[in-house]
Amino acid sequence: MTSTHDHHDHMSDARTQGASCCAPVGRAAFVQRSVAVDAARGQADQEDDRHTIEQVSVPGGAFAMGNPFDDGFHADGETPVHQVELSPFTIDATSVTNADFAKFVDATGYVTEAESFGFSAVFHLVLAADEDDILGQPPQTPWWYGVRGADWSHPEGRHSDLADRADHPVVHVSWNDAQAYCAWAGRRLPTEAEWEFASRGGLAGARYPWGDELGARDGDQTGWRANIWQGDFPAVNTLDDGFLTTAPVRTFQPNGYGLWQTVGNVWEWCYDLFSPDTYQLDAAAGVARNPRGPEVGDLRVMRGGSYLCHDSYCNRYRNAARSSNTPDSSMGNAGFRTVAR
Ligand SMILES: [Ca+2]
Ligand SMILES: [Ca+2]
Repeated sequence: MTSTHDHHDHMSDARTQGASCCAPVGRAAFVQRSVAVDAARGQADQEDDRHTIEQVSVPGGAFAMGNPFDDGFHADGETPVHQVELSPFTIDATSVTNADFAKFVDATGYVTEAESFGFSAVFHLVLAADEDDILGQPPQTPWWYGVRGADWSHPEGRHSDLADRADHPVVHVSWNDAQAYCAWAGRRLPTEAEWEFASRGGLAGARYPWGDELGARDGDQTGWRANIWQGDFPAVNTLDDGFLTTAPVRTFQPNGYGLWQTVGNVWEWCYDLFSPDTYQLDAAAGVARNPRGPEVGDLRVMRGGSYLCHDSYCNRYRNAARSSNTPDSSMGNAGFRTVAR
């Protein structure tokens, strides 16, 4: 870390952070700039060859969406639990990897929004940038730096690369970038309801994809089932689960449907616009069938939490947890997985 910014005064606020704890909210939190995003340019090759991630068939049906426990942030709108019916769908077993995204960029010349803006959000402990690259910190989440030169292929700044991380989830991709990938690959983002149903893996009402308890010493050899934060956020990570930032997409164990790491590792963009009122409105209207979220809004849904989530302040590595961000935002702990059209 090359910055001399003193951020420790802000760190004691960590436990009070609700809505913006795990991801910096909005690109404007760092600096306001105009953006012109190149649309993905389709190529003549076969779409079947473009997207090669293992597929999981998720049965349709009814399920109880939302949080039956009193362990979320009220402002996130995880309640009321309400009935949702979904058609069957086919979803990626893992999030889109760096290798997958590189194939898209190689084929199309696509320029991500982080590259267009010239910066992205990097967690303070992993900076690989020059001091001049540091654009600032959002006052509410000072563990994030706006870093010039940070993008999907330079996750920690210009002095980083993707060596040995081909099988890690791509990060520093905005919702708009994810949409561009989907357009090229003949895919789409999951709806929020599809994401939650898939993450539950057939365990109705469970807190996590594997059950209700976080600790599972008989699980993975580390004793953990997801890549989150252990230690004292945001200064000390004991690495008990083995990872400070991203883990390979096939780390730990898949859920009952065969999806890996829906919870933890990286946040995953969903299609829907975000509103804390979504569930209230859906519940009032009766059974929601294939819901696609509100019609208007400024934020897109993110699900599943990330390697920065910690029980003490951001308990969002749960099936029912919700978050959101502006569609042009990018950061080192958010990626996506896709659904067949
Ligand atoms: Ca971890
Ligand atoms: Ca995830």
